Amino acid sequence: MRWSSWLPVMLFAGAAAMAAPVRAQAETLPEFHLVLQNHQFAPATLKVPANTKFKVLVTNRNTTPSEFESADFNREKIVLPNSTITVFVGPLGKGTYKFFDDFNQTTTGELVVE
Ligand SMILES: [Cu+2]
Repeated sequence: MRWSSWLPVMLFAGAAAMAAPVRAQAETLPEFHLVLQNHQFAPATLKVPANTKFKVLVTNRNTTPSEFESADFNREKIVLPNSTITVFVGPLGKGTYKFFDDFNQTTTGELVVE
């Protein structure tokens, strides 16, 4: 390969090296837990810190699949029965952000970011 052909490879390697600390940091993000049970979120209101990236672990204890979804913070992920998903959220500004189960839309909750 000519030098010019290697350049994108080197840029990619550099980007991957820079991404490594970010990946390590992701493991230490604050985490918050939500449980889907009897087609309700518990808790239905989750307080989370503003301007911080965090994880929400959603466990489905119903016998049917759910889809954890939010238009307010733009996430959508299926949660099978008896399983837990991890959703990375934020950083968000202060406010209230609604979420719901897209497979059972009367099941709702909110993040209160403060
Ligand atoms: Cu959906």
